[in-house]
Amino acid sequence: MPLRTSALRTTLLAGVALLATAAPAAGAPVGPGVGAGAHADRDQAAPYRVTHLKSKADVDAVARTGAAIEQIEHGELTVTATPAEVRAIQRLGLRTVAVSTSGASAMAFPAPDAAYHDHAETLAAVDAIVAAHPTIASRRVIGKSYEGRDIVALKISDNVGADEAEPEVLFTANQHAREHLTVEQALYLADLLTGQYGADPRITRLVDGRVFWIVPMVNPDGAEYDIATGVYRDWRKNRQPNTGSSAIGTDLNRNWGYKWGCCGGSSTSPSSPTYRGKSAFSAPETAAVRDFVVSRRDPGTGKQRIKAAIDFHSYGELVLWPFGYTKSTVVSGMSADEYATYQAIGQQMAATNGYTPEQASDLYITDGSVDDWLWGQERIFTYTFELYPVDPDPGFYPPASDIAAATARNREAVLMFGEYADCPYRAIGKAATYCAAADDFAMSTSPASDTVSSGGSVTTTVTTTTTAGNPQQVTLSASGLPAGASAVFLPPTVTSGGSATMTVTVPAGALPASYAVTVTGTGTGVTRSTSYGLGVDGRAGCTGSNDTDVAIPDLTPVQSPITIGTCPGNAGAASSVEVHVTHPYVGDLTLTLIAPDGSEYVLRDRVGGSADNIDQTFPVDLSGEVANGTWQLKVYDAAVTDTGTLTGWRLAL
Ligand code: NO5
Ligand code: CA
Ligand code: ZN
Repeated sequence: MPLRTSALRTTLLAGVALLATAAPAAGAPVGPGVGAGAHADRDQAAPYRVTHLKSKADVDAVARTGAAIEQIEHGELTVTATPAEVRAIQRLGLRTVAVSTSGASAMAFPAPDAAYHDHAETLAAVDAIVAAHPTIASRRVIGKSYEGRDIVALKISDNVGADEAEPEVLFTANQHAREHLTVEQALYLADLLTGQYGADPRITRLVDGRVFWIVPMVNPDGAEYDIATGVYRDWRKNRQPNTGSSAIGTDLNRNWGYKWGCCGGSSTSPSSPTYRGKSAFSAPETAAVRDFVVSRRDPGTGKQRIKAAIDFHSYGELVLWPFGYTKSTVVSGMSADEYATYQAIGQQMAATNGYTPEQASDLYITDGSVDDWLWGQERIFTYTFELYPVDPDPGFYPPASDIAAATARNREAVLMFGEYADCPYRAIGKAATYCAAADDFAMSTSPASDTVSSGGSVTTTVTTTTTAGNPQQVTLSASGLPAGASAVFLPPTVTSGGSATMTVTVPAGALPASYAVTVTGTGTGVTRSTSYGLGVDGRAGCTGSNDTDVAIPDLTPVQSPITIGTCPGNAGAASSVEVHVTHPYVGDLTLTLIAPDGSEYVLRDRVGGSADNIDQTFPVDLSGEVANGTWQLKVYDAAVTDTGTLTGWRLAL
C-alpha cells in the first residue's frame, strides 16, 4: 500500500472516524452538567491545541474534562478550555498549546514562506498578469467570501473581451484553507499560459483555441485565518459561523449540491473538519463559484461552455476523478464510456507527473464535493489533483523552496488536459461517436469565372454547403476586386446550405485585366472562401488580342500586331496592355507599345532583374491616340545568352 494513502487516511480519515464515536461530546461546546465545574469559570476559557493523542479514547477523555472540542483534525484537537480543564487534559498525558487569538491584524506568510501568496498578494499577482498581457488576460470578481473578501477569476484567451465559441477550461484552488500550495499552482498556470503565449507554439495554440478560467483562491477567509497569527493553524474550512454552535466553518468541498450529504462522506457536526454546512451551497464561497459556472452556460443554447476542470488540493500526489459519493464506477450520471474516458485521461496525466490515478472514492467516500457537482450537474470533465507531497512531512506546509518544482511538475498534465477539452472522448477513440463534428461549411461560385466590360456589372451565384455539424450563419464578402469595383451580395448573410447572388460592378475606368477575386464567408465558428476569376474588358469594340507565339532572339526587336477597327474616337486614359512572355531572365527585356501613328509608349525598360517570365497588365494613358488602326507590341532582348517567346498580349483601349 503506497504511503500516500496512509498519509491521507491517518490524517483526515482518522479525524472523521474519531469524530463519529466522539460525536455527542465533540458536536458542540460542552453544556451545563457535563464536567464538574465546567460552567463556573467558563469566561476564562481560551483556545488550545491538544497534541499527542494516541487513540479515540483520548478524545473521549478530553471531552469528559468539560473542554469544548472545536475541531478534530490531523490527529490533533482544538479545544476551548478553562484553566482547570487544561490541567485535567495535561493529567491525561496530553500536551496543550495555547492558540493565539490576537490575530486580528492579519499577517502575511511567515518569513521563510514569504514566497507563498496570501489573499492580497494573490490579487496583486492576478492584476500584474492582466496589466502585462491585457489582450489575453482579464480579471473579474465572481463573488465575496463570508468575511467579504473578493473571490477573483482570471480569464485567459485570445480576444479575451469576447465570448467566443471555444471550449472553456476551469482551474480552481484553495477550497481548503491550509492547502496554500494550490494557490501557487494556480498562479503558476496563469503565468505559464500568459507568459509563454506567442513564444511556445503549443501554449499559443491552447490560448487561441480555449478559454481558461483560473480561480486561485476559493476560500480566502480560511487561507488568511490559517496564517493570521504567524503560526499555521492547520485550518481547512471557511470562516462562516454556525448557528447553535461556537464551532466555525464549513468544509467547502462537502457543501456542493450534487448528492449533498447523501452517503456518509461528510459530517453534520459544525465542529467537524468535514462539516457539510446547513444546506447545499450554504457557504458564500461555493455559491459564488456555482453561480460563475452556471453563468458560463451559453444563453442561446443553454450548453455549458466549460468543458473541463481541475480542482487543486494538497496533499497526496493523486489524480482523482468522480464520483466521490460512491465506490461504483458506472452509475446513473456516469456511463461506461464516460468512466473509461475519465480513467484514460486520468492515467495519462498521472503518467506525466508521477501521481497516482484513481477514482475519488478509492481514497475515501466524499459527498458534496466540487467534482461530483461539476460532473453530475454540469457535465464538466473534472479532476481533483492532490499536489505534492505524499507524506505528512511536510504535508500541507512545504517550504517555499519546494514551490517551483512542485508546480512545474504539472505543466504537461495541464497542457494535455487543456488539449482534450474540446473532446475528452478522443482519449478512448470515440470522438466520432460523442463529439459532434465542429460546424463547418464550404463555398463555391457558379459560374466560377466570368468577364465584364469596364463600366458594366456581372452576376454569379455563391453557394454554401454545410460540410460538418450544424448549419451556421455566413456573412459574405469579396476581396481582390479591381480598384473602385464593388460586390453586392443578396442576401448578404445566408444560413450555410443556402446561396446568394454576387453582383460585381466595375467602374468605367477600371484597368482591364484578369482579377483573382476571393469570395469569403465568415461563419459563426469558421471562415471559408472560394476564388472567382473576373476578367475585365475594355470598352465594347475597343479590345483585341494576339496569341500567336513570337520568338524573342538576342539583340533583335520583334513585333506583334493587334488591329482595332470598331472603336470610336480616341483610346481611353485608362487603357491597358496585358503581356505574357516566357523568358529566363526578364531583366534583359524592353516592352514598347507602338500606336497606329507610330508614337511609342515604353511599358517596361530592363527592370525586374533575373526573374522568369512576364505576366503583367500595364496601365497606360492613350487618350492622345486615335483608337482604330494597327497597334504593335515591340519586344527587345538587350542582352545575349537568354532568349524567350512572346506568347500573347491583349489590348484594351
Ligand atoms: C479531498 C478529497 C476530495 C481528495 C477532500 O485532503 S483533502 O481534503 N485535500 N482531500 O477530502 O476534500
Ligand atoms: Ca479566444
Ligand atoms: Zn483539500
